[in-house]
Amino acid sequence: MTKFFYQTELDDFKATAHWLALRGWSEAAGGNMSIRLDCQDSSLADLPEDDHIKLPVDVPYLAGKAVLLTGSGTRAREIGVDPLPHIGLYKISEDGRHYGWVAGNNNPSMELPAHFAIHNTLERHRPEDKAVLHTHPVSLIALCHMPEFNNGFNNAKTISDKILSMQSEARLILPEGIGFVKHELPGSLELGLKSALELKRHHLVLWQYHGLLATGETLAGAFDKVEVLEKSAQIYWQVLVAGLDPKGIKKAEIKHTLKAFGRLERYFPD
Ligand code: 2HA
Ligand code: ZN
Repeated sequence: MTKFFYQTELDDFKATAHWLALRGWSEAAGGNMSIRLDCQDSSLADLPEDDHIKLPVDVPYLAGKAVLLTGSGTRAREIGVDPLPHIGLYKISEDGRHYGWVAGNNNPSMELPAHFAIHNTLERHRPEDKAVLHTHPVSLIALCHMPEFNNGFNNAKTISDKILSMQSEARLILPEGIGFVKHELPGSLELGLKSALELKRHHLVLWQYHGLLATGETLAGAFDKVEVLEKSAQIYWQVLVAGLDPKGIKKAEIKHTLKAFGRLERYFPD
């Protein structure tokens, strides 16, 4: 079998899965993760033609690259103990239209095409982000049931402006806010393609009634952003449950903070 030894990436999967399980965000086999590799590894020589599987979408920016992806039905609480049996290594063919299994777990997450479509967009628009994390954070999913955030009109902006005004540093971490995709079939390519569009500009995309998609240079970096947004949503709910109106920090104050830290140009308020 081909060598399968990406220790840095495996450690990233392990630590992130551990924390996802601990936070209760990836219940049962919920959620999935992937890391894109640059693939200069000679052990990843071209796949035999017979092993090629056609992708439902072309991924030209991934041609010749490889992706580590969690397997179908794998549990965060188990990946967090021993990642190796749960992670598969896949290579994308030189024509960017096929992929093949190389090593490790060979029963990939149903979101493989979605992850590949997202990595294709990242490689093109934000190549520094190599990690993709999908999970089910409680307070953020609960927001999708609030009429205030579910009016069908620019939910991304309404949620970004309200939730990221709950805590002084949240908008600093996510000046461009978050993206939003209306409810789609879980695991569908449609969901992946719509998310990929949002990820050209955002690091986080909220999937209505489902969960969150996050990107980062590492899985730990993607997890950081999930933590920041989920904490802001928790503050929102806590104020609301106390019977108060979570009005949030005023827009002028948000702008002042972003300006002080040189991040105002990543903020698009209107
Ligand atoms: O079961 O979370 O969205 C994995 C998922 C699919
Ligand atoms: Zn999910």
